[in-house]
Amino acid sequence: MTAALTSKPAFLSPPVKTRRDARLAVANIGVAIGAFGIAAFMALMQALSRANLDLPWRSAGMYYLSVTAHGVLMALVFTTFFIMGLGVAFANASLERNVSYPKLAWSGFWIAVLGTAAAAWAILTGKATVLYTFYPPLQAHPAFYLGLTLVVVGSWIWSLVLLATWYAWRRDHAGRTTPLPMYGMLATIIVWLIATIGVAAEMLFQLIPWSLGLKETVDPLLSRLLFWYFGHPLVYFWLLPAYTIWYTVAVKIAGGKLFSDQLARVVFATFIVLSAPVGMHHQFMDPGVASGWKLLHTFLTFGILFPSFLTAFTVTASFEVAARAKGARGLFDWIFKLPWGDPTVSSVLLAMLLFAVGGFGGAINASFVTDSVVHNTAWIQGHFHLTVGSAVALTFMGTAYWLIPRLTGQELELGLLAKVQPYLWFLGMVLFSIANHVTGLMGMPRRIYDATYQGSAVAEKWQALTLTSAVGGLFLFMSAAFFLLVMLGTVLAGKRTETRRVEFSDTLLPESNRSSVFDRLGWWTVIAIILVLIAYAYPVYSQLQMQTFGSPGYKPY
Ligand code: HAS
Ligand code: CU1
Repeated sequence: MTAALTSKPAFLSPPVKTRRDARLAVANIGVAIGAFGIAAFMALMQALSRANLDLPWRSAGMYYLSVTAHGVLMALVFTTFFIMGLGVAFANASLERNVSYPKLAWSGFWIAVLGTAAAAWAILTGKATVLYTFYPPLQAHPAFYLGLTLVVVGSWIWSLVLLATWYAWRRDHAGRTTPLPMYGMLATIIVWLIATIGVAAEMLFQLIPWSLGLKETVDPLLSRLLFWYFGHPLVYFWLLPAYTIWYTVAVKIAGGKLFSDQLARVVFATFIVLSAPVGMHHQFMDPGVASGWKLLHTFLTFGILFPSFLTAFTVTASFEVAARAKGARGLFDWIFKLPWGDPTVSSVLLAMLLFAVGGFGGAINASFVTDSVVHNTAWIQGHFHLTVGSAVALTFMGTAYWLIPRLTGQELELGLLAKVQPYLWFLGMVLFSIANHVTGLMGMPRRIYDATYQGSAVAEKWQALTLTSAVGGLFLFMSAAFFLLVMLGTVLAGKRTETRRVEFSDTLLPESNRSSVFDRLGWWTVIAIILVLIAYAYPVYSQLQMQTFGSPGYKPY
C-alpha cells in the first residue's frame, strides 16, 4: 500500500494528479500551523498571568481573551485543519487516486477559513470571552457561533469528499480491504459526523438564535448535554488520526513492521462504536441528569479504554520489531536502538510516553467518586495537555516534519531545531502537567485569573507549583517557536527534493487483501447509532420535558 505523490504510475487509471491534492493538503495544514502559532503566543500570556507575575498588560479581561483564543485556535482550529490536510494526503497516497470533487473540497476549505476568521475576529476583539467550551449563559458575539458553525460545515464537506473518494475506490476494487491509513481516516470521519450532530443542534436551536436576540433566554443544562454529546467524541476525532500515524507512518520510519493489521482495525472499529455514548462523564456534577445515566456512561467509558490499551500494545510491539531488526537482543536494549534522533519518531515516542500518563488520568476522571476530587480543578488542564496537547499535537508536529517536504517538494530546513523541538515539548509538558495535576489535587480551580485568591493561606501553597507550570509554559513556547521556524524555513527556503513518496508500514504477517468484517463500516455505524440512542434518547427527551426557566446572556468582559 504505497504510492508516490509525484509519480503517475502507468497502471493507475485515471492518472493520479498528486500535485493537485498536495496543494489542498498544504493549504489546510498551512492554516492549521498559522492557528497554532497565534494560539502558542496566547498560551504564553496565560501561563505568565497564572504565575501571578507583575506584567504591564495583565488583566482579567486579557486573561479570559487569551484562554479563549488559545483553546479555540489550538483545540478546534489547529486540529481540524491539520486533520483535513492529513486526510487528503492519506486518501491520495493510500488509495492511489485523486480525491473526488476537487472544487467541492476547495469550497469546504474556504468556508472553514471564513468561519475561522469570523470566530477569531470575535475573540481577538474581546467580543467572545466564553472559553473553548462556550457554555451559556456566557454569551459571545453571533460571529463567534456562526464562525464555528461554518468550520463544522467546511469539515462536513471534507468528510463527504473523502467518503466519495473511498466509494469510488471500492467500486474499482471490489472485495479488496481498505488500506489501513484510509481505514483510520474513515473511522475518524464517522466519529466526527456522529459527534457534530450535537454541536450543530446546540448552535442552530440554542446559541445562534439567542446571540442574535431572537430568543431572550437559553437553557444551560440542555446546552451542556448537547455540547458534551459532541465534546467527548471530539477528543477521538483528534486522537484517531494520531493513532493512524503511529500505526502506519511512525512504525515505518523507525524501520519496523506493523505487529498486527487486524488489531489496528479492531481499535478503529471499537472507536466508531464507543466514542459517542460516554459524554456524561463530563457532567457527573451537573444536576438534571439522573445518576443511572451517569453510571451507564461510566461503564461505557471504561469500555473505551480498551482500544487504547490495544494501541499501546500493538504500536510498542511494532517498535520493538523495528529495533530487533537492527540487532537488539536483550529485554530492554531495543528501546535504545530506536531512532530517537529522527524528529518524527521521537515525537511519536515522547507523545506515547506522555499519553500513558494522560490516559491513566482519564481513567481517574471516568469514575464519579474520583472525578469529584478533580472536577473543575487544575488537574483537568493537566489531563488534556497530556492528551490533546501531547498525544495529538506532538504527533502532528512530528508528522509535519515528514509530510510537508513530501507535499511541497522542499527539503526540511533547520533540521537541528526539528530534532530538539520534541524533547523541549516533552520537558515543558512534564513540568506543566505534573504541576497542574498536583495543584488540582490541592484544590486549585481551573480557569481562574488570580491564583493567589488575594493572599489566602490555602492558595499560598500553590504558588511554587504555578511557577513551575509557567516555566513549563516557557519551554513549550520555545518548542512551538522552533517548530514554526522549521516550517517557515522549509516552505520559504527549502532546497528542492525528489523524496516525495508517502509510504506506509508493511505488516509483520502477510496481509490478507480480502475485505473482512471490519470493512463493513455501515454496520459499525449502525451499532454506534443504536448505542447513542440508548445512552442519549431518554436523557434528552426528559430535559425537553422538564420545566426550565432559562437564563439571559452574560458578558462579564
Ligand atoms: Fe479526557 C476531560 C476521560 C482521553 C481530552 N479530556 C478532558 C478534557 C479534554 C480531554 C480536552 O471521564 C477537558 C474537557 C473540559 O474542558 O472540560 N479522557 C478520558 C478517558 C480517556 C480520555 C477515559 N481525553 C482523552 C483524549 C483527549 C482528551 C485522548 C484528547 C485527545 N477526560 C475524561 C473525563 C473528563 C476528561 C472523565 C472530564 C473530567 C472533568 O471532571 O471535567 C481515555 O480515552 C484514555 C485512554 C488512554 C489510555 C492510555 C494508552 C496509552 C498509550 C501509550 C502507551 C505508551 C507506552 C510507552 C506503552 C488507556 C496508547 C511506549 C514507549 C516506548 C519507548 C516504546
Ligand atoms: Cu470525555
